[in-house]
Amino acid sequence: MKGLYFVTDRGLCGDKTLADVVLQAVRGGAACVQLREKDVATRFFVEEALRIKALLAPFKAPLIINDRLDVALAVEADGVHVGQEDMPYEIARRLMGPRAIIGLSVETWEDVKRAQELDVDYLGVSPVFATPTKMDTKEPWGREGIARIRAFSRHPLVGIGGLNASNAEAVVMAGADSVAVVSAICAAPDPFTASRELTEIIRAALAKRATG
Ligand code: TZP
Ligand code: MG
Repeated sequence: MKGLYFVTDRGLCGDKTLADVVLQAVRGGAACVQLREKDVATRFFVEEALRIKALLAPFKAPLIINDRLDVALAVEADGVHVGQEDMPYEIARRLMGPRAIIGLSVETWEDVKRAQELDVDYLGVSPVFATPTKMDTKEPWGREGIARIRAFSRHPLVGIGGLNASNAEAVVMAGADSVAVVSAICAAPDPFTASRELTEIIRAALAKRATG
C-alpha cells in the first residue's frame, strides 16, 4: 500500500455523484479506493460497490470495502478494511483468501503491538489528526505517533484523519507509506485536481524519504 488512498463519504460529495468523485480521484492518481458506507441499505451498498468496481477496472486501483465483509465477498472486492470492533482479522483472512488486501485500524499502542502477530497488509493509523469527518476517534497519533509506529511495526502504514495537501508531506516523512483522505477529495471543488496535487506531494515525499 503506497501513495494516495481515497476513502469515500457520500455525505461530503455535495452535488457530485459518488461514482464521479471516485472516477476523478483515480484519474488524479489515487492508488486505492475504500468504499465506506455507514447509512445505506445492504442492497444499495452491493449495487454501488459493483458500479465502483466496474469503474475502477481500467485503472490499477484496488477496491477495498470498509468493514462489511459480506459486501466485499459479494462483489469480489480486492480487499476489506476492518476496525478494532469489526470482524477479527483471522476470520476476515479465512473468508477473503490469501490474496485479499486486508487493512486494520490501530487506535492505541496495544492495537499496534497485537497487530504484529497478524499478517495484515497495512495498518490504518487512526486518526493522525483530529477531524470533523469522524468524531468518535481516540487520541490523535500526530506525526510523532506515526514515527513511533514506523520504528516498531513490520507493516506498511496508512495514515488517516485530518490529512490534506498541507500536511501530507510531513506525514510521509514521519513514516506513512500511504496517505488516506476523505474530505480533501470528497469535499474539494475539483476532486481531480485535489487528487492530482495530493498524489504528486506523496510521490515526491516518498522519493525524498527513500533517498534522504
Ligand atoms: N478514520 C479515522 S479518521 C477518518 C476515518 C474514516 C476520517 C478522515 O476524514 P478526513 O476528512 O480525511 O479527515
Ligand atoms: Mg469499521
